[in-house]
Amino acid sequence: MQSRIQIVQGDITTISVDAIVNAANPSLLGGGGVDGAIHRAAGPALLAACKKVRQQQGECAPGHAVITEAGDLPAKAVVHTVGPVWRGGEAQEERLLQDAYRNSLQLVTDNGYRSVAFPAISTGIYGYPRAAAALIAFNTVSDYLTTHSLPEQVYFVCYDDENTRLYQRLLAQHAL
Ligand code: AR6
Repeated sequence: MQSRIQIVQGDITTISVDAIVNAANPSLLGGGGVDGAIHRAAGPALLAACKKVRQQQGECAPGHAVITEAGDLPAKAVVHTVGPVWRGGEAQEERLLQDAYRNSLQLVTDNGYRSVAFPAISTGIYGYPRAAAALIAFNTVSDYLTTHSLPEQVYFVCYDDENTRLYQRLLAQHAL
């Protein structure tokens, strides 16, 4: 049987899945890294949708997630979640990173989507150590999938070789 978790190396904006996850900031109004790439590829409709959510709900706190349309992206929806900024490990970073994955997955389930793609949340500008973040991402998603039938498929989209190696090792261990 094929695993419900797959590792892909590349640019998350090009992936055809029901929902892609954005590593956003609390303003929800765009930024650098994967957030910038997603807004550039999605066009102005995504920013307009984010502004609307922002007006209705205010800022998005770390660990929380919201869902919008996907503008010009091949995906149907974008889940915007805010990961923790790494402050040395004693500032609830692990719990907040787990929450970011779990709350994103819950929105995917609630909207009936079958596939979702995640970037390595918090491991760029927010500075979370990559190996620790990959382990949290992998375990949180695996645990969630054991108790939910949706999404059927989760893609971890790795932008660089280091993250790709880390996730592939975790998937290999998991499959044993
Ligand atoms: N596709 C997939 N992954 C990517 C892409 C891409 N196109 N571009 C970068 N990555 P980051 P964060 C990887 O910095 O650490 C923004 O300004 C990247 O290599 O995008 O959660 C927001 O507005 C890294 O492994 O997100 C926030 O202010 C991972 O995506 C802040 O950055 C996450 O890196 C969020 O920081």
